[in-house]
Amino acid sequence: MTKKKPLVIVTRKLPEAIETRMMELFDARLNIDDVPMSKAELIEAVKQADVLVPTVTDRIDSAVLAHAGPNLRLIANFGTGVDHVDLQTARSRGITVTNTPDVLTEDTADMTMALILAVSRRVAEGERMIRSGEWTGWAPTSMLGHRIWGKRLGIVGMGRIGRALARRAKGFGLSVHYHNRRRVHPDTEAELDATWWESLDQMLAHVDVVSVNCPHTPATYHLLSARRLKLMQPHAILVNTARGEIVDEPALTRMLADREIAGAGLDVFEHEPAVNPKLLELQNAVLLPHMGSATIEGRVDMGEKVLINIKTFVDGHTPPDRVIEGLL
Ligand code: 8YV
Repeated sequence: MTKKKPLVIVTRKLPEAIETRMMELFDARLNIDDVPMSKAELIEAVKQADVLVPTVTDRIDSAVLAHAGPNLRLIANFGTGVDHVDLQTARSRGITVTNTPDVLTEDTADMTMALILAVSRRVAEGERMIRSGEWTGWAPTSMLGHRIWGKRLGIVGMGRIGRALARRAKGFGLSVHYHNRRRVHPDTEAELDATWWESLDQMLAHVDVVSVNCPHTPATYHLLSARRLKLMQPHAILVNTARGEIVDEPALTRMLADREIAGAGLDVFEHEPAVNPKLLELQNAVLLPHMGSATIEGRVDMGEKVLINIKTFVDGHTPPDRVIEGLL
């Protein structure tokens, strides 16, 4: 007798190769139209599924999980950040949560570097100038930005992405500074030529570029508060490719408008997909639609991780990317 395949509900459209494999391995319910699920649809999904595959656009909070059916044993998130899943409630209901670390590290670090360059060298502004027909030709003092070579980069969160950024930054001649809950291994510090700051406040006051690379957890919500943003030097810039909630967005917007901070590169926002309308008016902000990990290769790799996590779990083993709350 063949064993019944588990019902896997996938909330968004995934790369085709992943969806095909998902159908072969499991009783997969896909979202071909890619319309984000409403709360009611998510509730219906957790009632029925053996496995749920959400993404960052699904809020799997305690109200949704309260409806989880007895079959729901695994939430196999498509993505590394799991701040949209109520991990505590999942744990209390005996639901395992997995994510997709490692495979988006290099892409996200590339995008962070791209934003550092775009803000410092006014790349987006220059592009807008050409397209608007306002460019009248080269001039010695036109479109001057700032050199990044020789400047100080302060990385907030020295995990995988922070370290991948540090490697790139070294190549661009930036000196690497970091703040992390735990100091990294001395060998890693030596390899990255990185200076550890126990005090985030002190680091913020001493660097030229701040990059946010830590996960969003209750402890990092508004870590870059209005008070901390004020510690930054007026010529400094801030880049965020992690989560919008880590930065006090209204305070940042005000400070950018008043030039208390020189510029910002944001790939993430506090209330995605909504973007503070005042940010849209600012020339010194480069804004991207949460595309740090958006490469074809990355998305396929993420999907493969999801497949492996589900398969390992339904075969009765501990999935490789089980999320352990305290380690976030
Ligand atoms: C993903 C991300 O695209 O993995 C993450 O944590 O922020 C993004 O790069 C998204 O979360 C997929 O769910």
